[in-house]
Amino acid sequence: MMEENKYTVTAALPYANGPLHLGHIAGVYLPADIFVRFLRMKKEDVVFVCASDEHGAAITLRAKKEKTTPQEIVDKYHEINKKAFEDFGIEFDIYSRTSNEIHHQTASDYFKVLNEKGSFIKKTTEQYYDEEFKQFLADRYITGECPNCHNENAYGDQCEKCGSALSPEDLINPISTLSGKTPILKETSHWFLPMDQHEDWLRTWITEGKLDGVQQHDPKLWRNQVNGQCMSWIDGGLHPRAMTRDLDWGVKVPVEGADGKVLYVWLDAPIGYISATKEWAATQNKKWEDYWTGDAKLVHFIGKDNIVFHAIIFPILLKEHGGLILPDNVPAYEFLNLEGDKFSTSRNWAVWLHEYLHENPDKIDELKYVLTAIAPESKDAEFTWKEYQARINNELADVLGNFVNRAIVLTHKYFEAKVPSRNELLAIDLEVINQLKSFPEKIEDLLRRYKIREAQSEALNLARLGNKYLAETEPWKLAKTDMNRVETILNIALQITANLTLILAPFLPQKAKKIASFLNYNESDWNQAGSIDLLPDNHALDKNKPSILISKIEDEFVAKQIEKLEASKMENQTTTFPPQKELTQFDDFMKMDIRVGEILTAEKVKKADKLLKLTVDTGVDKRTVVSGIAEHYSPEDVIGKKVSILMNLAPRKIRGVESQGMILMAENSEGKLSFVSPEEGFETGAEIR
Ligand code: B3M
Ligand code: ZN
Repeated sequence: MMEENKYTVTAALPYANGPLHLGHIAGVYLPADIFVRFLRMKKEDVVFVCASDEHGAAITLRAKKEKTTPQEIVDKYHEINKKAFEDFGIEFDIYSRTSNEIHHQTASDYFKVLNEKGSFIKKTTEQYYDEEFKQFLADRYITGECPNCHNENAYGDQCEKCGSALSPEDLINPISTLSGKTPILKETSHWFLPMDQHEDWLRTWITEGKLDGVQQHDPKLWRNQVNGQCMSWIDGGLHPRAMTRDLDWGVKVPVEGADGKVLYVWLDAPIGYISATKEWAATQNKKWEDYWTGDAKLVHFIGKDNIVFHAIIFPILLKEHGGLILPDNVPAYEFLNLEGDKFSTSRNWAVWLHEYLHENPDKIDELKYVLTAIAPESKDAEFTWKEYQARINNELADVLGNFVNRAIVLTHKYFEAKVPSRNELLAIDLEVINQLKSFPEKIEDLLRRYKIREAQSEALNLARLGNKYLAETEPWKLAKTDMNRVETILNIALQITANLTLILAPFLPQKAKKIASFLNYNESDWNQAGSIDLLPDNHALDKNKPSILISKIEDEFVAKQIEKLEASKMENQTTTFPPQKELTQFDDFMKMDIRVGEILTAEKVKKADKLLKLTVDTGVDKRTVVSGIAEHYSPEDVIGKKVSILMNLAPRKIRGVESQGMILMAENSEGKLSFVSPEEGFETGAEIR
């Protein structure tokens, strides 16, 4: 037998600092599971790995916020998420965790291999340091004012409001989230991956699928957004990236002079795929190397925010290590939104998987069907409870449920629940038999091109074909006059039903099993699908009448879900504002010179769609101030406005314009901005204190 390809399918390791919501499921774990179930039905040698991603600053921050330890945070969410995956029927071969010993050892050894090969450049740079906590500050440990939109709570690596990628030194008035104080810059050394040195081979690998002239993968099978994002990173010029961090939580850097340093979480976590494979192989008496070397195919299912880590950084690390395969495909998903808004853990605007499962243990495949039908494969998508109801009622129940029920109930009614034989075949029969044959191949082709949403829709089309066949042949009418004909029709309808148990199995495993139980049929080999002879003549179906395959969703159910979401929005509305900052001293406040000012001129700042360049009359002078209000006000709106201006803020160059001061703005719960203006009769220059 031809040596089967081995597949290593990975799903992005969820951070163990919060529960999973439907957005995670639709855009990574469910499609990965469907793809793997299909490969297993094709009897391919596949391992499906995942794990909790338990390191990184986000986890240590959460621990600090909840006044607990990172280990307690990850222990809690590892269990919650592991159970939710199991209950939802995401069948990993292993769901491990990166805080375990085998991962620490694997990641540590991996670092040593690269370090000994000279893959890193050790550099000393200045980094923000919190003197009170005696700790260097990783990106998320620093907040400050975004230089672009003036969002006061931007992080050291990103401004979540305007989306700019930042580095800590970009922030205006950086504050340590540990002490609440201004951090100092202090020298520290890190091991950098010189990504700029890998641009040439990466470009060829991404665009042609070739490595050292050898074809590795078919770039046409990669999603446009993946190729596009990689090429824009490469064309924009790759830069050395630090692969170590000054943190005490994570995989310790295993070399001299690295006390207090751990591996950067995006070096550590992808190696988690390898350590999980090792852990699994040891329990299966297999060799993990078989799944990471040679002809094995590596497929990373991820969200689009992880593309660069899986299609640029990890491939560099794999190539540098040597002897390991690079990804054959990186099916990245766009984002799923919820009822017109982004899923948000902090605003509790989410449908949590573990809550859905607790409340709807009998609607697992229903949710799988809807999430696959709306999966954000090439663009962001929207989950609404109305569409959840419509797709379950109008597609699953009315198409699949209806067909299966009629084929089986009529067989109970006319043939004592036994498969009747086929007699003379008419044109309509031959046409249906012919179409049936083509389904498995069509669906297989779609799945192998990661068009999983289309593949499911094609699978449901077989039930549509069955409904159309029964509607056109009307066996219930023929029963009075031509039982011979009814035998043929129901035989074919039952063969279609048996085929459905195969081609639906990757998408709706529970429903497929239930239909198979009605048929008293138990096959799992994909290659059987397409046959018109799955059920032999006289095969006895389950003697019990088939139960309801799909229960319809009532309006009350939808109303209740929407009410629940609105309630959580209201509840979060009241607490949407951040808690009070650390206490400050009166003397510190008195150092600030805040005055009434008047805006004299306003213009947009070139290539910065969020900034306005203002001339402000402060009562003592006229000065230029750059303000991140361009998305809220047009230049003409603000001329003549009386504002509050912080005069003695150190001048800063923002997009090439020197800004001398800051206009104070209020921001409401919807993110709308307002000037803080004095009442009538307060001239420019008046002091505000
Ligand atoms: N922990 C999840 C995320 O960025 C991140 C994935 C790691 S996969 C190696 O949402
Ligand atoms: Zn910003």
